[in-house]
Amino acid sequence: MTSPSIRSIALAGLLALGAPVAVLIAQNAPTPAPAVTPAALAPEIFFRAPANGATVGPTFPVVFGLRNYGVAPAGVRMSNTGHFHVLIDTEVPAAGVVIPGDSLHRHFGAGQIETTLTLSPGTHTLRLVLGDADHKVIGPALVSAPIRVTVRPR
Ligand SMILES: [Cu+2]
Repeated sequence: MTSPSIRSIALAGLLALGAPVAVLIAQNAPTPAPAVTPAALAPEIFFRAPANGATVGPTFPVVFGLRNYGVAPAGVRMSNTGHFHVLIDTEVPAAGVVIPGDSLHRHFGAGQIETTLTLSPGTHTLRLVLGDADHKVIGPALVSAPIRVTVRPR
């Protein structure tokens, strides 16, 4: 910590150099917590890959994306965390409903953040859904926008 006398000397020197006083005051004031808008901290779930509208081979990589939320394996009860599900050509259950486990609802309960899917040729709609420790849909904010992919024939 700089002593007041040294700081005064430094201030006088900076003033002599034409430094703005307001900047010096701001630098010496306690730093308030940054004003963060709620939107900046809103959770967001999305596909990193494939891109919406992509044409892919029968077996293709899928990479999950998540911001302002955490990933934890199924069964782990920690606030603001969940695990990924890929929903294929099916609607998303309502918030609080357990996501079924079948070929249309793939669970990644080990906390995986990517996978490889093999789908039939044609166009498919994929959604990412974050589920809680009990595989329940957490809420609309943790359901991705749908993407459509076209799977080439073998
Ligand atoms: Cu699950």
